[in-house]
Amino acid sequence: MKKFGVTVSGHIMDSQRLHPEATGDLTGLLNELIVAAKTISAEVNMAGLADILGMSGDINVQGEYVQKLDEFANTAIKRRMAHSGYVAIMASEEEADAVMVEDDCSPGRYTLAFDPLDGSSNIDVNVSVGTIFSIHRASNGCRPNETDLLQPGRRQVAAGYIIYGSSTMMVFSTGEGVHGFTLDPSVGEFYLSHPNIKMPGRSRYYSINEGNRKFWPPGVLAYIDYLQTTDKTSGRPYSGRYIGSLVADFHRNLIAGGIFLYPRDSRNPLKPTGKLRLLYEAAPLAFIAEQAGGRAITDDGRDILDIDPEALHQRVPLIIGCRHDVDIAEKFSRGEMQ
Ligand code: AHM
Ligand code: MG
Repeated sequence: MKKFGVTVSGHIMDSQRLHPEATGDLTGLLNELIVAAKTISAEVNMAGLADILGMSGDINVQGEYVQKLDEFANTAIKRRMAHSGYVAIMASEEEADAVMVEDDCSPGRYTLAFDPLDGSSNIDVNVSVGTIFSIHRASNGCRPNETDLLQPGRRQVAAGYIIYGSSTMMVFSTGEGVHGFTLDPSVGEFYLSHPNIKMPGRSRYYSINEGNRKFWPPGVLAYIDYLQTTDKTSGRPYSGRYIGSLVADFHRNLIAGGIFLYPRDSRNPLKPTGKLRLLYEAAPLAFIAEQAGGRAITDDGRDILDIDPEALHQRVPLIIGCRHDVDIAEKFSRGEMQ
């Protein structure tokens, strides 16, 4: 770890200097998120010790209420944002309704949608989990409301995630490339470790829950069969890699190359929506993928970043990864390849 390297806050300040018109609010918001990320990271790292230290029940040894980690992460982010002055309104996977931040007439200039701890069922087995975030400009109105949050991903001003893995990393974009920062826990600082991340143009890996195979749409089924068919010139068969923790699956594919698919499921024909949420899972990762040279579409070939959200917790079928791989998957989805 380069202890004299570029810190995440230094990097954000440098980017802000390139935009003399910037007010510093986005910088401030990101800095608040970074503090929340460090708090969550410390808590996640303690998770394995919880039983040993007697902290896993509702009441800990000091007689204090101990929150579940996803609730902890939700509260950590909400509290940091609530008094920051940068955020007008928030949406969280852990909250049924939009979270208002100010009730007077001076709301912050941004909206924040977040999944505080995605893949949290993996914590018990010591597998990576993550926080995903998406930032838009709020409308200039005096009273922000839910519609401020229902903006297409294309309009994000920043998006990213924090992965709590073998090390904690923050990966984000403000629309000027994707940069990754690794937390040095001995200093409590994120250092630039992965500048200007680019996804490989094509890959040899796919990530999908094969247990749902019988319920996939025909285009996805045909595409996965294609990936599993031997053809040396196009590097097939591909290898499968599925962690079941979106941030971990996506991060792997971002760095090493790959395509991730969570399609709609025929068990739920009335709601052909997939499992993952548009506002705080699919759209921010689509923004990162595109900024890194990749792509994200639905399983019927719509661009994730162009979808107009209708509801805070709307689900969407997601195909995301290296551009060439997503292009081929799109052809299968449209029936142009079989
Ligand atoms: P969660 O938001 O309840 O944690 O669920 C989302 C997670 C993603 O991290 C992951 O990609 C997906 O669920 C895995 O789902 P499945 O177990 O159906 O494969
Ligand atoms: Mg989630």
